[in-house]
Amino acid sequence: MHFDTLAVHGGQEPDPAFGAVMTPIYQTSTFAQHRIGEAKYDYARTANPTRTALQRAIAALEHAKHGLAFASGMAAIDTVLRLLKPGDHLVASNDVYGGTYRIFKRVYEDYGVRATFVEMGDLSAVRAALEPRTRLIWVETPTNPLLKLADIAALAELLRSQPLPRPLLVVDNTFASPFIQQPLRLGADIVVHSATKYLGGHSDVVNGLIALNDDELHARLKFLQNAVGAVPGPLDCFLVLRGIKTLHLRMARHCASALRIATWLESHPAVARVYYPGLPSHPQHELARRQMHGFGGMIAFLAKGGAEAARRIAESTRLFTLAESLGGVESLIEVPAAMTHLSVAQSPLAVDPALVRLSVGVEDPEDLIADLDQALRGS
Ligand code: P1T
Repeated sequence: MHFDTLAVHGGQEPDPAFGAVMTPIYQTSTFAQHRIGEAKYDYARTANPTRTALQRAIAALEHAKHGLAFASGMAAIDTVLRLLKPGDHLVASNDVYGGTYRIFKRVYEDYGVRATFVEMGDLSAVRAALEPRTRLIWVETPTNPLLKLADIAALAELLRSQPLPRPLLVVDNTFASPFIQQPLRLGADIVVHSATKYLGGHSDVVNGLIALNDDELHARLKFLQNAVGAVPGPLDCFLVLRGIKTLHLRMARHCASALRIATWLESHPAVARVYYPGLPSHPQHELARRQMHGFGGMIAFLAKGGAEAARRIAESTRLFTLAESLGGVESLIEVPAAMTHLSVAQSPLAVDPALVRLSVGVEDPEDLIADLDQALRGS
C-alpha cells in the first residue's frame, strides 16, 4: 500500500467490540480475566488496545515488523539505551537534541556507558570512532538544530562489515517523520521518534515510538517497556493515532512552505546563513535529494546581528509562537542555545547563540514570510 493509505489505515481496524471506526480510548488500568493466564489483555502497563493500535500504526508507517509506544521521546530513547551494559560505547551525531546529549552524558555515563560524538556525514570519522565495545551508532538525520544529514544506507553498509556483535544502527527519525524517510528500509536496525512532533502533529501530546524488525531485539525492548513502565496513557495514544491520519497531508504542506521560506530567508539582508536540506547551498543537498522524500519543515538560520538579534527576532514574531518543540500545525520559533539546547552549552556540541530555529506550520506561507520580515527588520 502507498504511504497515504497506510497513514489513514495502518494498524487500525474497526474496533471488534462495537465496530467503532476510530480506535476507542480504553481508559482502564486492568482487564477482567475469565481464566488465569488466558486473557489477551491483563494489566494496562503491559498492554492496552489503544496502545496496540498505535504500535501497529508506527510499524506500518516505518515498514517495520514491530512497534512500541512510550510516554515520551526521551522514554523511547532511554529504553533503547538500556540495551547497553557498563563498559559499552556508542557513537553519536555531533549535533543532536539537547535532551539526547543530556541523557548520554549525565545519565548513562554514570552507568559506565560512554558516548563519542562525530560528524555522522563523514564515514571515515565514524569508522575511526568505532571501538571493540561500540554497540550502537546514534543518528539524527536531519539533526536538531543544524539540519545536518547522514547517509543511512552507507552507515548500514559500514556496520555490516564490523565484527560481531556488530553495533546497532539507531536512527532518531523525529525531524523527518516516516513520510520523508523510512530508515529501516535503508538498513537501520531501530527507528526512534518523538511522536510529540510530526506524528502527533497538533502540539497537544507528549509521546515516543520505536519501530524495528528484529524479533529478539523487539522481545528485549518490549520486556523493558513493561519492566521499566514508561508507557503512554490511552488518551495520548489516541491523539497520536488521530494525528497520524493526516501526516501525509501536513508533511506535504510543511515541506512546501519551508522550502519557500528558506529560499526567501537566504536573500534577506538580516540573515547570515540558512540551514535547510532543500537549498542547493546545503552541503549535503545531493544526499537530501537521494535519501529524503521532501526536505521537511525545519529551518535554522544565523542572525547577522548575533545573539542579541536572534533573541529579538524570536521575541518579536506575531504568528510564529516563541516556544520549544516542533512539528505541529502552528509555526514555532526559538533560539536553541537558550532553550532546547541549553544542555549542550559549554560542550563541544554547543550551539551558536545567533542561531534561530523555525518549525514551519501549515499556515499560509505568505503570512509567515510577512511575519518573519517584520521581525527581521527590527533586528
Ligand atoms: O520531548 P520528547 O517527546 O521526550 O522527545 C525528545 C526528542 C527526541 N529526539 C528529537 C530529535 C527531539 O527533537 C526531541 C525533542 N525535541 C524538542 C522538544 C525540541 O524542541 O527540539
